[in-house]
Amino acid sequence: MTTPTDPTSADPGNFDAYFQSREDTLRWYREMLRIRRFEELAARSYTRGKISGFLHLYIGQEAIAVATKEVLQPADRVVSAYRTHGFALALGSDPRACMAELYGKATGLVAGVGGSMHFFDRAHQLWGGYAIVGNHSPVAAGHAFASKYLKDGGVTLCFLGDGALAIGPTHEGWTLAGLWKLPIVYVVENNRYSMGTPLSRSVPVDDITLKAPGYGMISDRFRVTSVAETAERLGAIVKRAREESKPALVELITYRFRGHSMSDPGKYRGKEEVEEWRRWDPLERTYRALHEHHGLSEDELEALDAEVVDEMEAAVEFAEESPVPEPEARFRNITIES
Ligand SMILES: Cc1ncc(C[n+]2csc(CCOP(=O)(O)OP(=O)(O)O)c2C)c(N)n1
Ligand SMILES: [Mg+2]
Repeated sequence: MTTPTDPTSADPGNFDAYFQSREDTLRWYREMLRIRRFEELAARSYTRGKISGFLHLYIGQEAIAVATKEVLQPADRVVSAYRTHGFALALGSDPRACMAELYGKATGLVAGVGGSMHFFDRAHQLWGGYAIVGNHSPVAAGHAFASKYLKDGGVTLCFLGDGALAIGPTHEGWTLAGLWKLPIVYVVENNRYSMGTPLSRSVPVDDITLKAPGYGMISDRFRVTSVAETAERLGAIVKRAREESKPALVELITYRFRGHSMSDPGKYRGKEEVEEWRRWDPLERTYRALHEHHGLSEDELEALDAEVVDEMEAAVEFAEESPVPEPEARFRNITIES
């Protein structure tokens, strides 16, 4: 199972080795669907005025979070940018607490004071949610340094967007990672745009991994078309980071089907472009693999979908019924009292 996926010649309807296991394919489909349905309901609540602030949806990129869960070991840490809901759900956070956080409710993942961009769930290995583009790169290097210093065997996986590549702190974090040979994997989720700016206007080269040797990092680069392939290749590089304390850079070529945030209608890209990427949507491909290759009927798949929707609707209900935080809550957890 090591054939690289060639994004230009491969057929999206070819259900290759990465969809062979019925059990795994079904499990991964469910996990991706949980994220997609959560995001759709969050969007609905946002347009109804129930959620304020920013809301960046992970629709199209779900396979990355699900694959991440597959490769993690207990001491590992995940640090991400602000497109975080999918990571929380895939890593095991309670969808009710996630939705309540979007609603700014006291029962939220961080007690309703963080919102969409500041998810944090230490028990499930999620060490934030960062709103400031690129600033989490050195923070993540600090996490990896802690693991190396404490010898806990953990690897830090730091996810960043393509828009973070030209910003100072990214360079600082990567430099520390290389200098100190940290057990860290920087994963660029290259969804081709930073807000409305295409990659070609923010990075001078198309292949982002060309940067890796300059920071003493090993690298890999591929298009995300299934959970299995993403987990296999990400897993291989995480293993090297863990066993050889080697920092790494992985470029994942992916796509978001919605606008940058809820206030972006995405007019800077044509319908045809979006349609072409839809053919490669890992969720859609996994649906087809289950239906066409593993023989699950449309009714069975619809029943599974209904179960997932029920779970996420319950999360919305929970968020709506939860109380708002007391005013003092905004001062908690800012400093540690001695
Ligand atoms: C330092 C900084 N500058 C600008 C912004 C405003 N901003 C928010 S998201 C974003 C684009 C980031 O795009 P990318 O890193 O590709 O992530 P994606 O949204 O595609 O997941 C910008 C410029 C910010 N949050 N932080
Ligand atoms: Mg981007």
